[in-house]
Amino acid sequence: MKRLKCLLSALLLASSMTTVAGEAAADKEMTVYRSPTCGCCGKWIAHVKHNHFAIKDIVSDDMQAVKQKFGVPSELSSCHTAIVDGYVIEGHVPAADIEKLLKTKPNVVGISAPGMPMGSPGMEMGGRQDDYTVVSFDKDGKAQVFSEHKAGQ
Ligand SMILES: [Cu+2]
Repeated sequence: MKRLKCLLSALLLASSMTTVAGEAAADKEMTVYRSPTCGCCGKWIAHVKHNHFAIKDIVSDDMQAVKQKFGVPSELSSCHTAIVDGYVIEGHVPAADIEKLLKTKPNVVGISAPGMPMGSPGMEMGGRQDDYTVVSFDKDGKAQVFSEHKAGQ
């Protein structure tokens, strides 16, 4: 009898765990690679989490290698590199642009906010803002404007 009770509680536990996993599946899974010392990367991760992405946070001491592996052109590189649905997200790309990418599914490797644009998500510097452009890039490293972000908007 004791054993049966034990089994029952195990089953109950398993079913409640399934529910939790089911709820988490509503958030899109994203893997983020960042260096251990990157503060703005953590802030960007908070931004995408807030916008319903479930983050797998991978700390790497060799971000150069990560970017090479995923085909990020060096002139478009930034701090962190993320992967979602097979697309590469480089740097401080706003979550809205990621949503647009996943909805429109263009034939590109990924999108990037090159450098560290001031005022982009995770790069809030008081009121200071830059205009910045999010670009897409293909497997040949060819870049195209994906979306423009004007300071103050
Ligand atoms: Cu950064």
